[in-house]
Amino acid sequence: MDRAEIVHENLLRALPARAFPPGRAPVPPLEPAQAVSLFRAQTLSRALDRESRAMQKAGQGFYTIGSSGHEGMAAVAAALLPTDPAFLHYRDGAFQIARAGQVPGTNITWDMLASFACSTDDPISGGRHKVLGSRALMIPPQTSTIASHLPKAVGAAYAIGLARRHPPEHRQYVADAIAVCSFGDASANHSTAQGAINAAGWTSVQSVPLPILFVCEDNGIGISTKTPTGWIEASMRQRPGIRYFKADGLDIYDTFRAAGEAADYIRRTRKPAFLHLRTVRLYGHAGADVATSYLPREEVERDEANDPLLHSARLLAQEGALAPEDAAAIYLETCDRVARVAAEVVRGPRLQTARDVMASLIPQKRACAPTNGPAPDTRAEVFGNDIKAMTTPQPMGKCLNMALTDLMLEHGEIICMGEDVGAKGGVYGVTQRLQSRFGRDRVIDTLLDEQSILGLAIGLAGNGFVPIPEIQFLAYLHNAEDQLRGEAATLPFFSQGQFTNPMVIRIAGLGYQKGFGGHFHNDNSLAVLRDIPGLIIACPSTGADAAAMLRECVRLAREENRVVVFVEPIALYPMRDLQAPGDGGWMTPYPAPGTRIGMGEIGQHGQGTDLAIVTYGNGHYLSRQAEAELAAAGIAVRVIDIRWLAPLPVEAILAAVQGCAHVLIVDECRYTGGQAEALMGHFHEAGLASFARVTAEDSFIATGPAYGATLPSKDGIVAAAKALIGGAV
Ligand SMILES: Cc1ncc(C[n+]2csc(CCOP(=O)(O)OP(=O)(O)O)c2C)c(N)n1
Repeated sequence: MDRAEIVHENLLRALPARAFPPGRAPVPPLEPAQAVSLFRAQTLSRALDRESRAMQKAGQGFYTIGSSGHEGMAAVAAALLPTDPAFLHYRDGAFQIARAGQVPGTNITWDMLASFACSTDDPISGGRHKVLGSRALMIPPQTSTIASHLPKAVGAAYAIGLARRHPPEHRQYVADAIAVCSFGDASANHSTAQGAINAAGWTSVQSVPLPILFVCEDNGIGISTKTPTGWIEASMRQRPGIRYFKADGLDIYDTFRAAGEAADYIRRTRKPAFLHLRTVRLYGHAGADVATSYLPREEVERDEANDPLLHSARLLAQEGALAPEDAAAIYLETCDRVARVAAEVVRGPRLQTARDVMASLIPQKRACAPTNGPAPDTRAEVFGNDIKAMTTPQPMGKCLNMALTDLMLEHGEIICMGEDVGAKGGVYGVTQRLQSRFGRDRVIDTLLDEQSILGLAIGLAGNGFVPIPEIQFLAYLHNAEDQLRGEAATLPFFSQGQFTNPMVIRIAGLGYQKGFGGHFHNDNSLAVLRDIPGLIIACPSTGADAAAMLRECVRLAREENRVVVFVEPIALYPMRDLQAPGDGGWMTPYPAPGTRIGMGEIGQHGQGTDLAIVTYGNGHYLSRQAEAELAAAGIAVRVIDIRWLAPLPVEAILAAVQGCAHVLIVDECRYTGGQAEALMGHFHEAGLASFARVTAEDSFIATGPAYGATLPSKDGIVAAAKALIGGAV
């Protein structure tokens, strides 16, 4: 028999018979009326779980991970304020329902059923997923990747504190809010969870405000793998900087007490706390999972006997707040009501087309206060001697430093963060003096954890800041890539743009550093970023472009809510010369503030019609060297710098190559997964007659003399160009 039915029958039998599991007497301070309303929230959560299974059987529901056994989370919600941003575990239906009771105007039963039914009426995801979440309830939708929401919850907590000192224009959280995030006991082991908890402790011991409540819902198992007895308490009780609280999650009185104490502690001290809740898991893990196939039946039955609804009914009866017969009646009425509403909800519209689904990939623009650029007086003071350097050509690294300074002067909500970006000014000096110019609040030396850096950025963005996180080297993005792919990029999609996390992620990357590092400092693959829907990738190749493009990226984040990756070719940071030592051919003047290169605007050098070289980054630099040699051989070239790698400005590129007899793509990324793959496809579809590519080999990059052996070179470009032209003649 279906375990959900067994749990249901148990309730129907035990409630009127007062056959309750044993437990402690109710403890203060939960009041009787509030306790009854929590029981109602728990009951509704259970009824929704039952209905979600019925809907799935009828082909009207599509995903049935439930909250049964975890209904004690209703008492956690009650101990918090509805303005506290909540990043929830997937078993927290009761939390969301209890919170809805604190906010007038939400129709929680309808809303949650609409989510189960994938109806477009679902107010959070618009029918895209069964997610918990609500704008009105300050609950961002969560993807199903366990623990991936913890780094941004830490970021949100930091953002609450920072906004008290520097209120941003689009602030979302009230000043005394605390961030709450919940997760299971198995999830607590995930490196993402451990990283976030560690980051919270690391921050807290330095007396930086970090008002966050971690809630571990410990049902003792993750799908079928048990958590060692006592593990969560043993590993969490003594964490530096984080106060540990514990409660019986089956007991709403005890849970309300402990959650209240934890919340008071956090609001008073602005320090993190960890609430360890004992729960049970009913109905197995999800959907068709049959817990008795991997657990002894007695264990499953023991958990079922500890149904939190039975515990609540016992406590309410002991308190004289609600008679068990009335509890039974509430349960049955709730099940009936939910079934009636579900019958209505499933008649609602569903998403049909790709266009419907994709409508929320790109969020709406937001209104921003106009700015007049950095004020000249302050600018002169902040830049100091650097003002003089603006009158002479500079390499890219310097132009970027100036652009960051100007942008931070212009927009008080920009916050830079990363490993060594502050005191040292970055490995390559790009963020030099930013910390002394703008303070440690706005230029943050983070701990060494890329997930925490991006989580901090997401959390800050959620409270109206415009973060510019730095990933020290492209190869180290991979530690944290899911924070972009699974979290930042999906947030508008699963919330129909009701929640956004705009930011500009600066990543130092690509190859060609002579004599420094090997693969990890010269990573030449952007494939992991290219297919993330909605993500913008910019890659400048000169100092002037870098400054003008960075300004556009900040505009895209600030005004258009976009997540932008800004890839900085490390080898070009210090590049001064182009054709010969001392010619200064690769330096540019720093463009005046306000000069921008719009997204999709490509660069073109030369008007030659024999050959168009389509390239970006270091490829642009090498192609310009090759151009001179090809010109000497009588081949008239134009070099096109595509600048924007995603979305690829296909039409602009096709227009730019028009009239050229041949097109050569120069792509410093690998043959497999590089930009050239996409460009070849587009050129083929556009019917171009003669095109070819030069790419890097499918290899990692070596250290030492062979640093460039696997990469496109000037000579290789010249040879490929001649072969292409010769071959076609
Ligand atoms: C990163 C990641 N790995 C694996 C999974 C698949 N998965 C979903 S839930 C789960 C177990 C989680 O157990 P626990 O944290 O104890 O939460 P519970 O389901 O017991 O409430 C696993 C392995 C996932 N969602 N995310």
